[in-house]
Amino acid sequence: MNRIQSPVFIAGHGGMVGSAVCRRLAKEPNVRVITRTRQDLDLCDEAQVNRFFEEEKPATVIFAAAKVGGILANKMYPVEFLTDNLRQELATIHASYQHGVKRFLFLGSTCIYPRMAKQPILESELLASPLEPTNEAYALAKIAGLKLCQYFRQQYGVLFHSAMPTNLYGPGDNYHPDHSHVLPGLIRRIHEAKLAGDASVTIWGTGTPLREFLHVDDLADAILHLCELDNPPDWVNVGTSLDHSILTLATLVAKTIGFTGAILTDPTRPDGTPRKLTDTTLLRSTGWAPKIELEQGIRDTYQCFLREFDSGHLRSK
Ligand code: GFB
Repeated sequence: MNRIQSPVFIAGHGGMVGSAVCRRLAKEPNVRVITRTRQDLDLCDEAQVNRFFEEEKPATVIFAAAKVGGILANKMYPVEFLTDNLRQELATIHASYQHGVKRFLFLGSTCIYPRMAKQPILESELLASPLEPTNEAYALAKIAGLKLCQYFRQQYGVLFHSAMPTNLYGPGDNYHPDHSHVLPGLIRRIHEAKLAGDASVTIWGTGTPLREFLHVDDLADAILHLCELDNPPDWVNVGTSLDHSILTLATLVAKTIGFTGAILTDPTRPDGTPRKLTDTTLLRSTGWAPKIELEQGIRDTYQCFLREFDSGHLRSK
């Protein structure tokens, strides 16, 4: 194990994952973190990206930038989910190699795995069978980024590697009523149902799909751990290996919020992949395990939501 090499450029520092990585690295002595806002650096613009790397010369790059969204956003905007993510990845990974970056950690998602992958999902399931249609565009972009890092490592011997987190939640999440992921979607909807005194709340789909949830602060800790491994896996799952049905999750959120009405389902909305539970044997073999239990994580996240909601700083785009 070596300490993470400074300076560290966090691409996408303003997002939920990027801001969690900033919080985690702030605890590390002698680590200089470099960030740029979207206005100051358009990661889709190769010329801007190369100029940035020429000037700042980061030793480590943590790639947490992405166009992300829940099942509905992915279904509605496949062109942008494929092209925006591909353009950002290609520009940043190439510039990192050309400017001598010592370590590049690429962040993807467990939606890169086949819809019907054997559960729990091993890293070796990648490309074994067709993807989940509802997020195929995003998955293809993330698979391309993962593979490009693997090829750079294979062809040039640079330490470019990837982490594939499961569904994430925590501070700074996006609470857009249609474009968000499921957990923030449920928190906002059930909170509003409680405020309105509604007798029931309706969740999307049948409620039967199973999902695994990792707190973003656990992911940030795993990212630092991976950046300190001398010989990390080319790609590795990051998760809790525990999953729950969407209906159970909604019940947990309602209990946390104090909503006592009925929870109804809407089968006209898409369910997405039936299950995507990560096998985390490989990551645990390197000496890392998650710490934040889901119930406590949801309680903390709801408190963050209330602060963001009351202060008018709730991300909802
Ligand atoms: O997080 P999510 O939107 O996407 O979860 P995926 C979708 C599941 O939650 C479906 C149900 O079964 C939905 O029917 N659901 C219930 C809801 N109520 C809601 C709600 O209010 N909002 C949302 N969004 N879902 C994502 C990919 O797949 O997984 C991303 O789309 C990323 O690209 C992420 O890979 C990790 O979990 O199906």
